[in-house]
Formats: sequence, C-alpha cells, structure tokens
Amino acid sequence: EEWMESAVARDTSTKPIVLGFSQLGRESAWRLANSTSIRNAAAESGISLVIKNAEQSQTKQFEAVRSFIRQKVDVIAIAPVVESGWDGILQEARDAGIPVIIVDRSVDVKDTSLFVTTIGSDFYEEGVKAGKYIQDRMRNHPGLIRIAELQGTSGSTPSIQRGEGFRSIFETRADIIFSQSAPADFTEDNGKQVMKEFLQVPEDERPQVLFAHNDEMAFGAIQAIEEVGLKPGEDIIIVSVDGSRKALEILASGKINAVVECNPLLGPQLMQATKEIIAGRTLPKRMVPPEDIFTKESAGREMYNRRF
Ligand code: GYE
Repeated sequence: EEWMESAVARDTSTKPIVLGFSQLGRESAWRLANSTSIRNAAAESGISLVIKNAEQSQTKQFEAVRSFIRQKVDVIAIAPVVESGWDGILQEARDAGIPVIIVDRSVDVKDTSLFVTTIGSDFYEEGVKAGKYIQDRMRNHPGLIRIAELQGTSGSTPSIQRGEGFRSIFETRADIIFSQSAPADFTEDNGKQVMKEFLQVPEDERPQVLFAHNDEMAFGAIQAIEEVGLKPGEDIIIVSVDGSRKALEILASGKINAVVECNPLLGPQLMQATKEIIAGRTLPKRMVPPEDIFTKESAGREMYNRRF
C-alpha cells in the first residue's frame, strides 16, 4: 500500500507542467519568431506546450482558451490580437482555477487581477524612438512635413501605443502634419495596397515620411513607392518597427532609414514565469525586454546577430 502511494506521489511531482498558449496569428516574421521561441523554450524547460493559432480571430482565441480549460492545463498564456473584450473569457479561466499570463500585446480589462502578469514590449517607447529619429532626421527640412502612417491591426496594443508614442514627439510642431494614416494589419500585402492609395494624391501632397508600425508593411510600401518611380529612403524617409534580418538588410541598402527593435524572443521569460506561478511565487505585473533602434550604420553589424 505504502509504496503504491509514494509511486503515485513521485509520478505527480515529475509530471510536466502543461501550458496552453493561444497565439494570435502568423502575420509577420516577428510572429513566427515569437512562436518558435516559445516552442523551443518549452522543449528546453520540459514544459508540455499546447499551442493553438487563432489566425487573427479573437473568437478563435476564446475557443482555444475554452479548450485549454476543458483539457485542464496548468497555466494558460494568451497573445491577444486586440485589447478589448477579454473580461468574460478571463473570468472563465479564473472560475476553472487556471492562472493566465498575457504575452506580447495587452488586454484592457476592468479587473487586472484576472491575469498574473504581462510579458511584452513597451510599444509606446518604440513609437517615441521612431518619432525622435524622424525629428532629428528632418531637422533641416524647410516648410511643411507630411507624415504618412501605416498602422497595424486596429485595436491592437502595438498599433495604438506606437501611434501615440510617435505622435507625442510632434505635439508642439505646427510644421508637421499627419497627412495620411490607415491600418494595414501588419502584413506586406496590405502595406503595399494602402501605400498605393496614399500615393494617389497630387505630387506636391505626397508624404515625405512614412512610419510603418512593422517591417512587413514597410516592405510592401517600398514596392508601392518604387512602382510610382520614387526612391524609398530618399524621396520618402521610412521608419519601421521589429528588426527582422530582412529589415536590417534593406536598412543597410538604404531603402529603409531606421528600424526600431521589438524583441519577439519571449519564450524563456514565459517558461520562467510559468514555473514560478506553479511554484507559488509572486511575479511583477509587467515584464519588459530591453530594446534598441537600428540605423544604416549599425545595420551591417547587427544583421548577422539577428535570430529572426
Ligand atoms: O510588431 C508585428 C506583429 O504584437 C509586437 O505584431 C507584435 C507585433 C509586431 O505582427 O510585426
């Protein structure tokens, strides 16, 4: 009898932690690197990972969370596609007694005790960095400066906060106008399409600056700019966010002028947090990885270090 009990006890203590992760989609190199980082870190730390991809649908994310609840996973992680609408589903997880970690983007809920912690970047600061670069780059430019903006997914934290951080730099500048701004969902195709529309204005109304909320939209925009016979990086100064290797290569070639880093390699921190929750430790409410900005000078050096 006794040995049986201890056998059961030992089995329980060596049973791997099960983590259910609702990833929001596959729209960018950033996202693919984020998923890979989480898969690798889970394997390395002996955590059993169940990952579901929601293809940009919040409803699918709800379904994923409900399936994790039915499977009785130990911890749920969510990379939320948009900020709003999470109160109910997080309550369902709480009722089931399963702790939730928010990864990458944020949720906007009344009761922040519905999640343990958020692991992700300071997107407002990324916008500030992009704005400061443009301010400096355009400091000797005479007359009005028209800025076009390719936003990410509407209602997503990085799009909201990158936009706000960027604008905060130009609040007192009457010579800077945001002439065009529209969402392009963080994808290359939409970036190209929306930029094409932006360029269908009289020549003297074209933007001199483009702020793309991620690299892929900048890649699409570069094609659109070249198709109307303009030089990206010269006729239109371009800043993007993320810092994939491809973006740094294009930065080195001069068609993008600056890339603000956004770190997708959140896997190790997520596994660490998962283990600490299971061990009953208290975590800070927010964990932010350090990030930089790349320019033509640093791109050549940095691109070989990129892991995505
Ligand atoms: O910048 C973009 C991706 O949420 C930080 O989502 C992430 C953003 C990233 O599609 O490329």
